[in-house]
Amino acid sequence: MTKINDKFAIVVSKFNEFITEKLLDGCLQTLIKNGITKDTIDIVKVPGSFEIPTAAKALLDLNKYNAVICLGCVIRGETSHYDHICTAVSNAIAQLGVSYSTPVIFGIITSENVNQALDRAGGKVGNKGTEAAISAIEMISILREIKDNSLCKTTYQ
Ligand code: INI
Repeated sequence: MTKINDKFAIVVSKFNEFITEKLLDGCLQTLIKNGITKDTIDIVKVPGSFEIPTAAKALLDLNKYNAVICLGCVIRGETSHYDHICTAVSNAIAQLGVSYSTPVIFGIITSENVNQALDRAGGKVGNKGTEAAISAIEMISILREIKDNSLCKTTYQ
């Protein structure tokens, strides 16, 4: 379970904002539905997905967030730009979570086209922002259980 004073940071990309605003909505609604209050959520908007890890690291350095949720949308174009962004950002986000022992959640759509992105931003395949919020809540709980040595023993069976 998350605690009343758990603090969340959301880093959201303004690139493809027509998609990322839907991810942010889904994320906020899910956090609030799970009892998290608005005053414990900080939102940072960055130019594009490539800038997400830099902002996420600066937030982690403040040492006050229980989870950092990263939201963005990268859509394949005609050049290899897409591959460079996806590889750099996914690796950096994974590395931050490992380095800081804090959930850093990958809520970034990587899609071939706009329709695939819309499907994953509240369309027929769900909402990546909602999934990211649930993953953050779940990971806070798992890391807390590990630190408190109170992991449910059935986990190992
Ligand atoms: N940023 C995205 O978040 N999504 C994209 O699809 C995208 N494309 O296609 O170019 C994109 N580019 C901008 C990039 O993230 C940086 O903001 C830019 O390169 C400056 O560092």
